[in-house]
Amino acid sequence: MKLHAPLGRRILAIAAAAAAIAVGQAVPASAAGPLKDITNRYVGSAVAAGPLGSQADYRSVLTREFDSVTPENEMKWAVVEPNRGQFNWSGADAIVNYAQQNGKSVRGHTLVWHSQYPNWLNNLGGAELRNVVREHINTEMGRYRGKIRAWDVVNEIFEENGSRRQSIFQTRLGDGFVAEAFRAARAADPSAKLYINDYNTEGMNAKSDAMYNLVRTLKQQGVPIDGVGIQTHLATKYGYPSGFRQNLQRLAALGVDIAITEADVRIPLPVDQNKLNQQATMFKQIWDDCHAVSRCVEFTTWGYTDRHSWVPGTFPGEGAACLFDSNLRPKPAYTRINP
Ligand code: 9MR
Repeated sequence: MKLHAPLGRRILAIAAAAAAIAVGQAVPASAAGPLKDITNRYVGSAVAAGPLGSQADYRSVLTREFDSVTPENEMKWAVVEPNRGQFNWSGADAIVNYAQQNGKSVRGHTLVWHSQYPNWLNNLGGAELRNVVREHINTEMGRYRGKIRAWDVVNEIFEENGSRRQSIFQTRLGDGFVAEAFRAARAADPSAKLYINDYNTEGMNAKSDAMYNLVRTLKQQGVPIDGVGIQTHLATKYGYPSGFRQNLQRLAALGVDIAITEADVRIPLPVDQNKLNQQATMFKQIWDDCHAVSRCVEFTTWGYTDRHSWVPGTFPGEGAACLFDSNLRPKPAYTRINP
């Protein structure tokens, strides 16, 4: 676990910033020190192997500010096993190696998901698919055993109304595929914390009720689940989800950890000061709600810079959803959290 030593580190950081100015080096984004040093939660970002390998500035701000990384796409099934039995670990290896060399924690993402799985799975019947899923969990978790702090074992299994999404895993394996995945995951790497992860489960609503009920049932059944990932893809136009903190509290009361796994707050383009301030308020609310719940152990954003973000490609007319702008300068959202 992270140690909690913000005050001493702040004083050191202020001294370091003053020294940096004196010798003309790059100044940290905050005089208080990097984000990772002002909290005892893990502070993470999704990362892409491409820029991590090719852009020194992207890598250096990431290294300075964060102590956890989540591969944005590199560990997804379609990427690691595009054809049956043919593996590609290059991106995942690069990120895990970066983490090991730089003392970063890794969040593995993600093992069983209805999206970005390889086409060849579609040809498999239930019995074979069940074996293949177990094998996939074994192979991928086994490869990185001991190097991944937490895994998103199953991802996005609910519809907005709280019913199960009719993925191939659901329709061919039945409701029990979730418990089976967690049991396989525990066996594959007993040192990893095992999470279920989803979006639009921030506030109190039908989908987060379904998540709560499922986790309660899994715990009652002794299924090895350690945590719930709350993705937290927000938009200023929808405002802050009501009951966010209450939802985190009820999940924590089930005896699981909580992670904010994919936070971003998109705004309608073009950006202006008012919109950036609204965004800052919402990011700070996420930060505060996580810190209000002792079992909320991680605050991870889905990319840290507007230079690399999934948002503009998915929501035309919206963007600028990250803590840093595309020139890696901290935005008001960053300084609201870390003044
Ligand atoms: O950011 C990811 C993007 O590059 C991919 O094209 C996309 C494919 O579906 O997945 C994005 O990441 C998603 C994450 O894996 C799961 N939660 C939602 C994220 C944003 O779509």
